[in-house]
Amino acid sequence: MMARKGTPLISKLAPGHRGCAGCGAALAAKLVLEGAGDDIIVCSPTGCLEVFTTPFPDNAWQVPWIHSLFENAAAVASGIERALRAMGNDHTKVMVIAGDGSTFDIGFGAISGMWERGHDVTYVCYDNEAYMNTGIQRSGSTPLCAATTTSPAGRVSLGKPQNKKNMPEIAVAHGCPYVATTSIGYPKDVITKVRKAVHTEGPTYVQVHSPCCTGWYYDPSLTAEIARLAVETGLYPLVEFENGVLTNVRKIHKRKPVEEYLKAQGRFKHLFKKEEGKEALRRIQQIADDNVKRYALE
Ligand SMILES: Cc1ncc(C[n+]2csc(CCOP(=O)(O)OP(=O)(O)O)c2C)c(N)n1
Ligand code: SF4
Repeated sequence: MMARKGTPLISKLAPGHRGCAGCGAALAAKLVLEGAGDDIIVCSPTGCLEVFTTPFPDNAWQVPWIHSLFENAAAVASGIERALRAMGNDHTKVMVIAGDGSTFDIGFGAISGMWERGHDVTYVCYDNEAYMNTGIQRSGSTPLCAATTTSPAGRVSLGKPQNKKNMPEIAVAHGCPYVATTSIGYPKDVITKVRKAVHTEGPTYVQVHSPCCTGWYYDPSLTAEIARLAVETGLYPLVEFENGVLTNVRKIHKRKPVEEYLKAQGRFKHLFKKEEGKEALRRIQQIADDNVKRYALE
């Protein structure tokens, strides 16, 4: 990949990690660290990112980094934040970088507790829309009708029967002073929003759409393009909430039909082969239309 103008020569995620070529999560972590600044401690639970950045005895993290269990990154980060403040350190920032399985499902209780207690922690979810590390199982973030190993498409099923859980609005409902969604298709947007989150006092949440070529079945060279299609169709709205109020959205200038995004990925290919797929496509288009209306994206 060509270096972007202004990209630091030394990334805080060393290039020698073992993620798949074209991994959106690796790109997300790199951009998130760029926005996070130098004085940061990161905690990551088990998941692809943790596994491919820390194959013992190697470590790709150029910032202090701690591994937690799959279910309790938020509790570990809460402890780190309180320990720092108890030691009189009120400048070092604390961040979680975790997958959607850990965030939407298994770590959910620990996150809710951290937000309720009001810890000064930025929680970043790299959203690749399934449990990738253990073999592409559906998560609470997997979109409607996506085929995964635990929501397979076949004779009796069109893939996952439910749509994504709305985690950003769940964060807003907890009173988090800053909540944002972003996408690796828009690198500057990721950096800016993470910077804003880190510099907001109190619990903040940033969700980064991070395509996974292995689990979504597309050519690794298309990661950024697929990410942008999700935004341009209205399926992944890029929004910011400050103190509970929607303060900023990325407008869509020329909206694309959801088919363009879905057709590009193997996890939705069954929708284009069956008669019942047509109704499913209509339901997915409706989700995009609802997003456009809800967040005034046009
Ligand atoms: C309590 C618990 N259940 C299951 C596992 C097995 N496990 C390890 S990583 C993982 C999937 C992680 O998914 P996600 O958080 O979405 O990150 P990704 O792998 O997609 O990067 C699972 C199920 C575990 N380590 N601990
Ligand atoms: S399986 Fe997906 S998330 Fe995991 S390293 Fe490969 S591309 Fe990245």
